[in-house]
Amino acid sequence: MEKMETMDTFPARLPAGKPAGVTLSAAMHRLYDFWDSIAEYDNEFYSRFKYGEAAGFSDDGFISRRDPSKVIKVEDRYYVYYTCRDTGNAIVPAGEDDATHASTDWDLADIRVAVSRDGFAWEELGPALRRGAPGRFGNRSLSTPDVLPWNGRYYLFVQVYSDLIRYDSCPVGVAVAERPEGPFELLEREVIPLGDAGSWDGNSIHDPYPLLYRNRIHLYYKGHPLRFKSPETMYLAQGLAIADAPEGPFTKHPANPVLNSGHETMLWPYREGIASLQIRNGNEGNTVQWAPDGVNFQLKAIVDVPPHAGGPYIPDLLADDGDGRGILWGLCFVRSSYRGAYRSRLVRFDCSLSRDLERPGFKGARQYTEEQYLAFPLTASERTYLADHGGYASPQAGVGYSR
Ligand code: AAL
Repeated sequence: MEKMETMDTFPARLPAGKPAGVTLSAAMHRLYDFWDSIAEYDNEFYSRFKYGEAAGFSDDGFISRRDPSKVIKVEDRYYVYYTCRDTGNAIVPAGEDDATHASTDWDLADIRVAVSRDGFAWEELGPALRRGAPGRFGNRSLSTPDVLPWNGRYYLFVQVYSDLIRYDSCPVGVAVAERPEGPFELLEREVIPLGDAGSWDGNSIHDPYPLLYRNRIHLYYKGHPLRFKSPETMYLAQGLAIADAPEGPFTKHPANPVLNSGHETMLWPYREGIASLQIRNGNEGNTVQWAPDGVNFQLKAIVDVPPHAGGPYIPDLLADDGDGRGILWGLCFVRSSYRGAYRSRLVRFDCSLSRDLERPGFKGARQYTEEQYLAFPLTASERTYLADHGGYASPQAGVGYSR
């Protein structure tokens, strides 16, 4: 009679420690040697993400809003800062751009601020930081803000474009205000300069993301090394620069890049370290990672449909007590369109990545709606590619693999 496995025997029941005297596959070794949990449902770094409208952002016309900052709370109000392009027209190809036509969704942009009592309904307060006068630092566009309250003032770190945008090349600057609603004043100099020509962050410093950590400012950013993708070069990675004050000087970490993947990365203080969500690009895109020292990130969870350029509300943003509690919601953006022209808009995301609240419905297995599956159909040329290249017979020729 075949020995029935009972629910008490390995691997039906997984002991806390790796069992001895048992033949284990590489996958089962990894379950004990690499992962801190048995499955996604008991992984503190795993969450599904849910999305909803952030009401109050007028959705009329070509106006584009994207790349929101972290959400901060001042007294009983939430504040968020974001790129806003309001040129009244559609994006044009590079080369056709001019003083009134943008070449990218974040060209000819200012930084706007919005306020909310509940994180769902928002009121736009208008520009917090406007691009400069002709010839000034940042006169072409200011984009992709993030915010850090510091010693009673508010600091906005932004991508600064002083000329037509080409290869998305820009440094990072900082602006300061006495009040969260602004007005902010941009310092007339780079605070995170480009790396040397040809270096991993030599073309652009993107997505500045400041956190207070161990009593210093840890500013994480995306480096854009080259003006083209090539297999043998680090195309997109995340770096770290550290300073004692928001105006700098910032020192780039000698171990940069500190993340090998990601495009717009959001981070938050977690336990004694820093957690990160990097998305889209790289072998480790769409993963949550954690660095016990804020520098050496370890892969902790694989997630999907993550917030695009998420700006989380971090309740203990300024605690810096080595006991980071985690996050539950924030804003991000989605690509949208108006009359067929690309623009972006802000939406709210929710998750369950807090040590203080376990939210039902966020730790379950990954699942997708019909709309999500059908959101990426084959193009006409993709439909015929296999038939044209010795793949599956074209639909007309019936089913089957043909060489
Ligand atoms: C964003 C960010 C940076 C890029 C562009 C605007 O998602 O990665 O800000 O420059 O796209």
